[in-house]
Amino acid sequence: MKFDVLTLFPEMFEPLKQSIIKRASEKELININLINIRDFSQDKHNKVDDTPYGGGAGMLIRPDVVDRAYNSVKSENAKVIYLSPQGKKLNQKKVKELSMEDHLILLCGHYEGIDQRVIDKIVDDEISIGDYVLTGGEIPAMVLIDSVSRYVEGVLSKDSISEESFSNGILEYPQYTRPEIFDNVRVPEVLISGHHKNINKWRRQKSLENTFYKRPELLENIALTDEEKGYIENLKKEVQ
Ligand code: 4G0
Repeated sequence: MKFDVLTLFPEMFEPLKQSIIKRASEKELININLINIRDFSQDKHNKVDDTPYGGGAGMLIRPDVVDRAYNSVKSENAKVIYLSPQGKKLNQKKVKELSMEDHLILLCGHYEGIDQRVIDKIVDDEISIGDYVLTGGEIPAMVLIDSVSRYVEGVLSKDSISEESFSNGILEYPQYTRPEIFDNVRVPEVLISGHHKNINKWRRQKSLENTFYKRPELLENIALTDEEKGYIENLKKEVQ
């Protein structure tokens, strides 16, 4: 997976040079290429922005500069994503779909904004990471790169993907490690029993319980056995 990031602030992407994303880059499972839009200014002062036609506060990034930055990385099969609070909300399904792509070009806007003509010309998909406004699209671009990279073959073990929150549509069960007693609280007995059938059943119940209390709307969209439905009905009675 290749990520090309068009940004005025390439230095903001240092966090991606850590941990799992660093290893994925070293193994060439992903390739993160940072393009400074300013490098495509043809102005003697490297200017990239100008005042909006029709008046108003702030500055806008010029379309010609963004277009030259885009032309330096574009490919036949690339998908261009504009990170914006006006985009469709990112979720795990969308993340999985994006991980099937070969080449993503991420366009980061700033408080100033970008001339609409180049957005209309080059952008395929407008994506938001949530309903709030940030000073720039860089953090959303990092969120997208991190979440998508996890699904790229070889970045995570198959086990960590299949066991995580949302992969089965509900939340995770709680986990425990040593010490067996912490602050007078014991690790749940069943986990020490070595009885794997009981452990799986307990974990499934805890997942359902967690989901019932924290994200009950998720339970509407998943198939449950009659036994699991009964378990949920009991939780409802306890709540009343
Ligand atoms: C484009 C994304 C980019 C338009 C970007 C702001 C939040 C998100 C930006 C604007 C961003 C998000 C219209 C304010 C840069 N903030 N939620 N800021 N407008 O994904």
